[in-house]
Formats: sequence, structure tokens, C-alpha cells
Amino acid sequence: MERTFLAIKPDGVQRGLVGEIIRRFETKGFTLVGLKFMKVSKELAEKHYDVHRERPFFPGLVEFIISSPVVAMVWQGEGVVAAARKIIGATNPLTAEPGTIRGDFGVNVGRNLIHGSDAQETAQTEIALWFKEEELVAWQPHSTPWLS
Ligand code: 3AN
Repeated sequence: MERTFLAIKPDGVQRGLVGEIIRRFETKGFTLVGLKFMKVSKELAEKHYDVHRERPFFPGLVEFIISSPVVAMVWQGEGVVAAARKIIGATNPLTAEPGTIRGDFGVNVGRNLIHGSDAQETAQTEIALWFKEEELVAWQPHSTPWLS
């Protein structure tokens, strides 16, 4: 079953949006298989954003991610990678559609509340980077037998 990596960034936690953000994936019908509340090391932050290493915003982005706790999550379900990106909305919250997380709650591209893997391959890499295999829980909610 397809899985994606999502992280509620320090601004989402600081603004008290953890419950609201998790609710959107839960009520959509996706299945939570991994969850941890953690402070991010500089090493992990730099690896996670390695693709942006040469971008001017990279140092500030890393400093921001390690500044305060995040909620790291793995969600599972058919088409979850692309669907989560839709639920999250465009990178710049000012152009993100209303109804998306960034469109509803964000105004600043450097404070866009949540990260979501951009492709299935990236998701596998990010899940392995953030979670140990034993931290992921294989289960099937009884209330959603149609997903199996
Ligand atoms: P997304 O998170 O929508 O996949 P990416 O991968 O292009 O967006 O960017 C990763 C993160 O880098 C964004 N979530 C945002 O926090 C930060 N970022 C991207 N572009 C900028 C920018 N122009 N200025 C500051 N931060 C940026």
C-alpha cells in the first residue's frame, strides 16, 4: 500500500494547528501508520532538504526546522502521495487554493506549515530517513474495509 511522509513544521506546531492538520488526513480516509513529536537535528534537517542545498533560502530553512519541535508522520492509502500534496496546497500559501492547509492557514512561503513528499520515490527515501522500520505500525482500521 502506498505511503507518504508528512511533517507539521515548527510554525504549524507553534500555531496550535496539529489537531486541525491531522484531522484533514484522518477524515479523508487515510491511515496513520507512524507518528512522532520531535526536535530535528541539524544533520537530519540538512539531509531532508539536501535537494535545496544550493538555494539561497537553505540556511534559513534548516535553522527554522530545527528551531522548535515538529510532528513527523507516515500516512498510508491508495494515491496518498499525490492526494496529500493536494490537501496541503501550493508551496506559496498566498497562491494556495482556499480549502487547502496552506491556503487556509498560511501567508508566508518560508512558513508554510507542513511538508509532504512530492513523489512515491521521495516518500520512500524520506520515510527511511525519519523513521525506523519498527516505528511504523501495520494495521487496517475496522471502519474502512473498503480501503483493503
Ligand atoms: P514544497 O514544500 O511545496 O514541496 P519545495 O520542496 O519547493 O516546496 O520547498 C521546500 C521548502 O522550502 C518549502 N516548504 C518552504 O518552506 C521552503 N521554501 C521554498 N521556496 C522558498 C522561498 N522562495 N523562500 C523561502 N523558503 C522557501
